[in-house]
Amino acid sequence: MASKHLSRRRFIADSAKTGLVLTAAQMVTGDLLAHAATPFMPNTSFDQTPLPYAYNALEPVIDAQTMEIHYSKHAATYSKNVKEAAQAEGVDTGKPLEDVLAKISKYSAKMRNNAGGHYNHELFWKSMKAAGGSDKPTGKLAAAIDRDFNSFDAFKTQFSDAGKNRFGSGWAWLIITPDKKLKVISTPNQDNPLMDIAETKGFPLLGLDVWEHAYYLHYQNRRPEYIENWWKLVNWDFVQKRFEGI
Ligand code: MN3
Repeated sequence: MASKHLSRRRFIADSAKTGLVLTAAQMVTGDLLAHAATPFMPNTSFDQTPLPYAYNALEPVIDAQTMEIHYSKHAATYSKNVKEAAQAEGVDTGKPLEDVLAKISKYSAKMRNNAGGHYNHELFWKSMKAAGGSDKPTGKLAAAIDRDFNSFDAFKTQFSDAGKNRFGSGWAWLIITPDKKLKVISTPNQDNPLMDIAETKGFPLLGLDVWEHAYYLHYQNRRPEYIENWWKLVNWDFVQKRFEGI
């Protein structure tokens, strides 16, 4: 694979010469994640992308009303507000959102909350699927999970615990750190591991929203039950491609 690696480096060097912007992931994690945006993994825009399935597609795990409010109210507001903040703070919304995340400490709390909120939800929708497909990763991602967590079940437990133990609102994440390790972390509010203020930085492969708005209508206070059922929705094909694309 040396030639592939070299050609990728060459592509990046050429891209830099021609003025293409490197992604935030490159800045955060260096060579491991050195890639230009690809058709599969484009940079994130400030606008909401369409939900990749119907509001009722994730039932019975996530009910249609929760999905509709979550996507069309909560997430839509993060997108609206991050564009407002960008305008107020002189950020070009034609540039990747990842660039803002990588320098989030330089901006307002409104930017931090809404840039994170928008990015996190754009990833969240794509990392779930209606039904069918594999209920666990295969290939290189499966091998990396075994290497860094001992087993898929051990990874699941660690990730679920990160979500259950997040006090108040926030996210559980599977990330790749700069030293090329898979790691489970949790962030408060709408922070994420691409932010320069993140305690543990890395590239997010999979994120789980544990804000009450994500589950309260159906599960009320039963966050652990929501998390346990949510595993049925994970789009491992998407997560694997995200892992293999870097
Ligand atoms: Mn949410």
